[in-house]
Amino acid sequence: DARRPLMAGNWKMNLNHFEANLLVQKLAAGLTEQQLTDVEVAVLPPFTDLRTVQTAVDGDKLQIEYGAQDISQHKSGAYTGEIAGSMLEKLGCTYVLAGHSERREYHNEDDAIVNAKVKAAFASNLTPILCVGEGLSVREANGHCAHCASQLDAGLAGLKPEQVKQIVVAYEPVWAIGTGKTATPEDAQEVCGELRARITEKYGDEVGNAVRILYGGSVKAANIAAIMAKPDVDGALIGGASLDAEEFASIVRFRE
Ligand code: G2H
Repeated sequence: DARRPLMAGNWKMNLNHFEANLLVQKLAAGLTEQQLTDVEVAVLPPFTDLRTVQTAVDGDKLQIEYGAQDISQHKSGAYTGEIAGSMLEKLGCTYVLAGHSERREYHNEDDAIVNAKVKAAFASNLTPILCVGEGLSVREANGHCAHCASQLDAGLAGLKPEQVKQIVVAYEPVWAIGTGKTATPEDAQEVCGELRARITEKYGDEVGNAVRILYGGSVKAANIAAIMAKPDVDGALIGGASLDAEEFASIVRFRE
């Protein structure tokens, strides 16, 4: 298939700019140009590390993409503490997360805000990574596919098909984060397959075949190969394991 795998490291609220520089250097040192061509690698550091990551990547012409973990839905102005898409664009960002479960849970981001952030990303030439995922009660009631489809529909509302084609979707089952319960590769495939079918149904085959769908939730070197073997999983959104350069590099080398 033509979809290039994407491994995106979500650093969350970890690493100062000195540590960020070190991690990017170590990561690049652990991967060959061929490995970085076969698999796209991206890091999503805290805002305060972005300039450092840009300098490291540009200075050594590293084949590593980067982006932010959040974006303001507004263009500019009196929004204390917020970061605009134009600022991220100026820093050379490629990606931005929208609707990560931690943003939805701790910062009350609802589907309408997530959709506004997806649109703000496109307005600044950034590729949104739209995150969807169900909590434990929804999973236990067998409502996971419907729940994720509804988050997907809301997140994509108002987009043109050519925008949907570019987007990255990430399925992160919230019940598999910090609960000791792990999603199986089959769980990942079930929802990723449903999400692709939904996109295909609404936007056509070309868009459905092009969209990359990632799995996220306790991904590590030991479980990545089985997850990547699933037909509708095109990569991973990696939290904890992306903070360790060697572990993250092994995830990128999942085929070896
Ligand atoms: C889920 C994931 C990446 P982790 O939040 O966004 O984190 O890999 O640490 O479970």
